[in-house]
Amino acid sequence: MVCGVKTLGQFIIEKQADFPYAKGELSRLLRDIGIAAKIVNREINKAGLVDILGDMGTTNIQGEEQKKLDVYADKQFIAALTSGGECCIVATEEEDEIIHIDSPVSQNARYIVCIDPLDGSSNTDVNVAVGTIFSIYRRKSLEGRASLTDVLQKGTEQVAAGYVIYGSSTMLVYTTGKGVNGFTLDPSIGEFCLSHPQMKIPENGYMYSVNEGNYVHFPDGVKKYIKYCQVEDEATKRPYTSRYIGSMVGDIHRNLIKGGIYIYPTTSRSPNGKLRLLYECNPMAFIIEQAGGKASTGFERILDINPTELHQRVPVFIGSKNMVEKAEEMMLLYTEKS
Ligand code: P6P
Repeated sequence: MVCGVKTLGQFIIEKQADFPYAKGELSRLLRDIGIAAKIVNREINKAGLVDILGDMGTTNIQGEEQKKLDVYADKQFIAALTSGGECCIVATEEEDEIIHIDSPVSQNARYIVCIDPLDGSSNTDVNVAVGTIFSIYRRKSLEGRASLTDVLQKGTEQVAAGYVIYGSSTMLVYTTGKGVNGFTLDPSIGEFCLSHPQMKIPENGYMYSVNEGNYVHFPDGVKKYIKYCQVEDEATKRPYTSRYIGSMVGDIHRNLIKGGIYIYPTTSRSPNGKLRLLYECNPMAFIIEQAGGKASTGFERILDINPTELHQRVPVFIGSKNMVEKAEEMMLLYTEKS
């Protein structure tokens, strides 16, 4: 215990017993991610003072402009995972193809990491919370070089998932399937310290997060649900509050603590939704389900989807159990399943 609190490193080692077969590899992998998060946090916190804001002048496979911080974060996490030696493949939003980690220390690496190094990065120029989202799988292939097949696993196969939110404070929130725990970075000692043990999302919430600028392009079921949120009804504390900050990590983190629902449905510009299954929806779904919430496409559980492509997008309804179920009810009643 450092100054009376439990650090991330101590917690990980303490929980290692949850994995009878693990010999510390997953613990070391989570440590590596924590180290990279601290390095990225340092750059974000002084962004504006150094030439790290703004655009790279390049685009990623998503066709999205890459921010300097996007590329910086991507390189930091890849470097940490490479030197840590526990990861054999990194699948990142910022790279078209999977990255094979072929360093001498990674010869026997068993883990796959899918990562969005800096989600919501368009917010960095305007000082709004951004985040890193990660998902960890064990490779399925037993010999030879791991491949894309090892990456395209259902969300139910995740061994761990988490996010870092670079906000008014910097937090790392993760699960290994035994509940959700949150750690706040104490800059005075450079350690993530346990601040939110066994996080649970309220079954009911009174906030909804969706980009209503796309309203005219939403499926009818989403339009009906938004109208449901806006109707005056004292018994169910409606109208709900609309909160959408343009950063999935920021919106979902708030909803995890206070209750709420985040929705990114299909739109005309995003016929499959905008958020990526492997490194945004699956890890967030694992975390929210472990905290007692729900995550679906409006029709099916996110974690049950069989991935077919690396940067596959899916619609996402995620948050408080009763709110997601109400939205699913509206989708079933009013929207044809595509
Ligand atoms: P829109 C950020 O680019 C992101 O992936 C999520 O973090 C965020 O919730 C969403 O896209 C914002 O998208 O289309 O509403 O600007």
